[in-house]
Amino acid sequence: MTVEKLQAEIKQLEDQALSALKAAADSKDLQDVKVQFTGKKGAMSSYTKAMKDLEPADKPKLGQAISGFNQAFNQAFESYKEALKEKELKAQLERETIDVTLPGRQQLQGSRHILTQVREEIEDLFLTMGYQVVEGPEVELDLYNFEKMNLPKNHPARDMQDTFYIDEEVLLRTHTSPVQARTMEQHDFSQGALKMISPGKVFRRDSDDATHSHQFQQIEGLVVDKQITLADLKGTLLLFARAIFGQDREIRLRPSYFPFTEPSVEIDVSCFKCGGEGCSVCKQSGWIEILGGGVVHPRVLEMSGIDPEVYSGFAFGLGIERVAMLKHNVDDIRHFYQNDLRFMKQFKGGQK
Ligand code: FA5
Repeated sequence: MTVEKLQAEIKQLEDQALSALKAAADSKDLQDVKVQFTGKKGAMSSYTKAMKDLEPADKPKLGQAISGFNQAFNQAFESYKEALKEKELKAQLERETIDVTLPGRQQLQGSRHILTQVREEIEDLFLTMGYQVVEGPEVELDLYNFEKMNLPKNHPARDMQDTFYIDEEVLLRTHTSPVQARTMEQHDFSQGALKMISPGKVFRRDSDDATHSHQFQQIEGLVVDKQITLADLKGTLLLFARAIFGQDREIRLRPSYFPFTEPSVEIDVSCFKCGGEGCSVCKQSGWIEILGGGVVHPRVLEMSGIDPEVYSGFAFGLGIERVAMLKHNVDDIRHFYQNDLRFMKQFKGGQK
């Protein structure tokens, strides 16, 4: 083939290449055009190879044609490359524009469980009255759960609280009363009276139903000082009932039995639904039982190293679930544990 023919072909190829570069829609197309014309197996490669078959005098002519092509191609390639890059950046910026007027995504915010809210409400009330909050172990010794509460082995009243035993001496506490003994043992009366509450989980082999659970929460209350009487218990619990259930509430004490208190009482609050006239909440009686209490048995004081001739005390124990059920009109204790969000959301708020 003559060098003139080769030169003409290269010129033609240059026109094709320049219009292919111009037509490239994006950087990738542009790169493909480069490979197609100037790559190792591209359209121009055969002309470089044709060099060796030419007469020496023709070689520079072909060389000039090839470098002419390369120069025109590279110049066009670089300018389109810049233009496309700018175009693509602009498109990307448009795509990623943030619409600041769009409403934000809602963050789900947790809230405290209703039982926690009720527990803290009761704790706060007693804290303002100068009580300390004390916690005790859930896995407890028989010694504290029963014996120091005046319930020796084989005492028939042990059956009142059917127990999960771990071994003969260790059990899951059936009430928060063992914290009484643990606190009395430690208390130094030269620092003043003992006034404490103790909230926490307790466990019993009760069958679960609408008002019973095998695991529930209690709050224990204990005051020990000189000349503490049942009247102090009554005054304290009246204040408690009014703070939690409403200022127009009354309470009444009924005789009861607990091995660790003497006398023992069951405390009722006047029905906050009907005001005492009788309704379905109070089972037509006008009163609702809320807790048990009494004057600390002298044997209990003695077993914790306190002289019952000098000191006396009152104690009480309430079920947090039962208080929460009454306060918030919940008809089944199991709702508290099923974590149904429709139930839980009714008690939102109470953020601390
Ligand atoms: C006691 O546990 C005593 N330790 C309370 C006490 C303390 C009396 C100090 C005197 C002095 P009782 O078994 O009645 O008492 O339980 C107290 C409260 O726990 C009950 O009034 C009730 O509100 C709640 N309760 C009892 N059993 C269950 C249960 N299975 N599920 C949910 N709540 C319960």
